[in-house]
Amino acid sequence: RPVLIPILGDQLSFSLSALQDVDKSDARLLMMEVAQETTYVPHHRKKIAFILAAMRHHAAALRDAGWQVDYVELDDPDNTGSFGGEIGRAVTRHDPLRIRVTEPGEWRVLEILRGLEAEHNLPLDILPDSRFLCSHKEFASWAEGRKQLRMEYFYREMRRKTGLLMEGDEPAGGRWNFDSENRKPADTDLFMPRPLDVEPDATTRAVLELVEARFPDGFGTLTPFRFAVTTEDAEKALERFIDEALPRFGDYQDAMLTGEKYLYHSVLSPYINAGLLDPLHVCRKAEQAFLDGDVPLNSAEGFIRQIIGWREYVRGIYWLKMPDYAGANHFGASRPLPDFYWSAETKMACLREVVGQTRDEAYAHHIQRLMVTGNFALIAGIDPHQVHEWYLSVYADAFEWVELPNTVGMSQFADGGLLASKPYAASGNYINKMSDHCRNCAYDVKDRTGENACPFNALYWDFLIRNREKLGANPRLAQPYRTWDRMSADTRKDYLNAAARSLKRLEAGTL
Ligand code: FAD
Ligand code: DLZ
Ligand code: SF4
Repeated sequence: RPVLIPILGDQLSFSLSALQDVDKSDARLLMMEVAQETTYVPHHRKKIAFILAAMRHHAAALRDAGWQVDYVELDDPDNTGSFGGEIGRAVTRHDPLRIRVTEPGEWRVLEILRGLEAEHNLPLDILPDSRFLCSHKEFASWAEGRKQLRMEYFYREMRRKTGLLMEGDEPAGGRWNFDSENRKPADTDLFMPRPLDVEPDATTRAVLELVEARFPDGFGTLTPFRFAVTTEDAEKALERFIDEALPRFGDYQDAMLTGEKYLYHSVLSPYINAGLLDPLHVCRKAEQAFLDGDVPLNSAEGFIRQIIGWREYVRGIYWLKMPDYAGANHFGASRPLPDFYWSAETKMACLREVVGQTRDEAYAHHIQRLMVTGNFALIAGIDPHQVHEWYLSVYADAFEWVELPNTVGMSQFADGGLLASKPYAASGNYINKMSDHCRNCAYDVKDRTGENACPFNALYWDFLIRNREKLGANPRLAQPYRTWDRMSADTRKDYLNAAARSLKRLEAGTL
């Protein structure tokens, strides 16, 4: 009797723990395209196509390597439409001795898998996901006893653990973090690198047809489809990024430019999260480029920090705090998500640009997610759970373990400051400084409270004031609260009236 090894859609790695120390002839691998996973949130059609195409290519690569793989396609007439149902059918087919699986990336899926043991009366081995640097136990013991969890300290541990950018016990360049050098706005006339586009092959084209047929009215532009769906092509995308964009990644990390969807970002998150690229390998490549003198330290350090720092840190928080974390709503925000998060139909140029690009590419870079769509939802008081479901739906890299802490914690401060030391709330001035969007906007970023004022300006103050009880003691907000208190009563009234006007327009769908 064989061992049954389910491989999930974001476990597309040969190094997967479930595949180690197993005799190929004793193992049956099971990969499942299931309706439940394609619909638990209304995923972007490019995201569905990316995952299914990468799964099909990975199944072929596993077979080439000598594994026996059962692959269930979405339109297989016998497909039951769920992980539980498909694993059940495989148990009937193969009568396995046990089920062996690498832990999934989502609490929801872990619950499904845990239920199988009793259902089939079979031993179930859930193995740690060794593609991450920091185990759950290690993160929990780092977090224990700390009043505040701060990424920066966790990151230093990961630098020491990996030896990345270390000179003995000291960080390369004498500092752990070079972010203070990384806040330059980008220029329109700079030559911009582009991430690698991969032409869909026959397998990917079949998936694109399937997704078009199954989700004709789903969110997001399906073609042109440019993602790599194999490790080989993802490696080429990595090389292109290191050669062309990484040297300026640091300088322009926080910049935004109309029509420049990628700037100097890597666009590697879908590949890393699905398992096509190993995160530590990606970091070693970036480090090597620095050691070879091809990339400055602020860029290499900034990039590596995102992966061994932020990426590992948010995963640690997710598993430490789930399942309650998903329901966090510190400010009790309750407005519904505006329709323009799907349609891009708004007079606000910054939101129009980011949502339009999201719809077309299933991609936006970090500062677009944090300071445009995230910032607006925060200061307008949108229900964080609806915001979370939107982010989980629309990005090709979105899996709950990484999306939820970024949305609920970093962007919406709905966890009350567990993850971030202050809310990422900003007025139009920030967006104007870091982008060129305000030049193309119907609203006036310099106008604070007039009819045509940028909505971010008054909503920023309105957010701080309506949540003063919860935020007033935060030392990082002392300065803005002092500024507010120094304003005249009339100015304050004007701000609150302007915010109320914007929220009315939001409700009427005219903002
Ligand atoms: P780059 O800027 O090139 O960064 C390099 C790599 O660092 C990324 O590929 C990614 O693996 C990692 N990284 C960077 N920032 C973060 C971060 N904050 N958390 C975790 N990893 C990070 N990232 C996801 O992978 N999936 C998500 O669903 C997701 N949802 C987000 C939601 C919100 C509200 C916010 C503010 C951020 C979210 N992020 C998410 C983090 C970040 O925005 C993306 O990882 C990044 O934009 C991916 O693009 P890139 O590969 O070009 O990144
Ligand atoms: C996101 C996704 C989608 C759209 N489709 C599938 C699928 O058909 N089969 C599959 O194995 N995984 C899919 N995924 C990823 C899962 O929803 C989930 O995010 C991961 O299994 C992590 O737990
Ligand atoms: Fe966005 Fe305000 Fe600038 Fe318009 S003026 S692009 S709404 S920040």
